[in-house]
Amino acid sequence: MRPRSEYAEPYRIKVVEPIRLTTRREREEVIAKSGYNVFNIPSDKVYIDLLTDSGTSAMSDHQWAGLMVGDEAYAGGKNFYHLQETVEEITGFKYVLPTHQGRAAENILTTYLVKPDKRVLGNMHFDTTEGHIRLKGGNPVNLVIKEGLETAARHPFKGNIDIPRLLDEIHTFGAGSIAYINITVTCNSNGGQPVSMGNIKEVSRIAREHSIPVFFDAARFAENAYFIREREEGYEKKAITEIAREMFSYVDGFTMSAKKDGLVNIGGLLATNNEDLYKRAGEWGIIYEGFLTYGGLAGRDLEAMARGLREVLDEDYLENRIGQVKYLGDRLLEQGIPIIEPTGGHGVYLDAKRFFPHMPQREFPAQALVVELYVEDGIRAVELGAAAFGYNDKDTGEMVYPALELVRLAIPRRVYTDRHMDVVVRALRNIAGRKDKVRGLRLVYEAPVLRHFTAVFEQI
Ligand code: P70
Repeated sequence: MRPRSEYAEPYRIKVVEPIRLTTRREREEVIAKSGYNVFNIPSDKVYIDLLTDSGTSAMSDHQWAGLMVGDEAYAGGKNFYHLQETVEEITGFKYVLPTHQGRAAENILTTYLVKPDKRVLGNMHFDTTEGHIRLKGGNPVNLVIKEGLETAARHPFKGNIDIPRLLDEIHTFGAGSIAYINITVTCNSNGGQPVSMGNIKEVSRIAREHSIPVFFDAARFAENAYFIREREEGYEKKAITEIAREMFSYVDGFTMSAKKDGLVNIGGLLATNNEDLYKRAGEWGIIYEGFLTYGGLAGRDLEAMARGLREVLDEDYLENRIGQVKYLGDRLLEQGIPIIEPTGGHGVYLDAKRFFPHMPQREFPAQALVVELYVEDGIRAVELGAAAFGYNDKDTGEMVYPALELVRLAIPRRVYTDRHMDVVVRALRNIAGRKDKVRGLRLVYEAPVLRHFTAVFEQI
């Protein structure tokens, strides 16, 4: 393979969107007015937006051209059939239900599979999945390997499920208590870390032995496939498409937020070969999302998704994409900035506990770092720590803190250049230079679920 350092992006830029750096004064006012929550900042006050890689990709000329052949028929539009064929070819699943986003597919799948008090095992469930499982009365259980929670452990597949713990769950609670197993590829919650083919295969083998269904949260399936080729023995020479197809062969279906590896700005999918699931899911889909062949999307959106799903498997694209994430990670490591190592698929995750060793977790160190990044250079990142995952224990009323206190710099696909990444490195170096002066935060408003989106903070 060609090393990335010798070549540039496998595309040229045809359309540009101006962005503007505000003054520090302006940013201080904006962040205070936003309740120290970057979800409340108008995006034209952001210079480099690394809030998410979801729905923020640049579409290709081929995808934009696809919008013009959108068939907006209510039923049986041609773009649906194109999407269905594409999904079947890539994944092997013939029943395809489009949804407006990934979480809508999760809602439908959990409605089908999760009954009160049942457990849903996974490596690390994403927060919307966890929310849907809880809303149906189920218990989400995270079984990622222990290296997955150690930010400096350089394990190649930190998204893997811990097999002894999986067996232990089955033996302790019984297979009948388990609604399904959900493998998130790549694992967003601990750094966009991949899951190995060996692990997927083993989990699937155990699950089949106990008649437990296995599904993927496939939001970043192509990035996972790329890591398998890079890091797993026996896959070096395989095509990415072949690897992806093998991954899907071990599961019963998947939910997907197409806003990531679908390379579209909106959309999701549920796919399976289970006819009963498809029929029941279709009923709920019709109520929540719309008719089976559009699922809350326009025909043109389905076309863009079908084209995006193919483009994302392009080997040059993936090499450049994952290469840019690594570029940012390597520059930060050179500056001694603590990050999750090795870097994952869709962004660089800063370890706020190590960045601000003086700040207790109850003062939201990761959120404090998010605030500093915005004030320093107009960079918008997202907190994945005490604000996003902390919760009050039902019985004791005590705050339960997550193991990891992270700031995610998610990199949109095909959007920013390495020069933008250099600005991020400089900003973090400047913040590190004055870290003892950075103030923690106090939470003054929180919603009952997914509180970080609307939380309001004060500086201590
Ligand atoms: C992200 C966004 C969404 C997501 C995901 C996985 C593995 C399902 C979904 C839901 C959410 C987000 C987080 C912080 C800031 C902005 C947005 N992930 N599974 O960026 O999919 O959003 O389409 O309903 O990562 O990681 P959807």
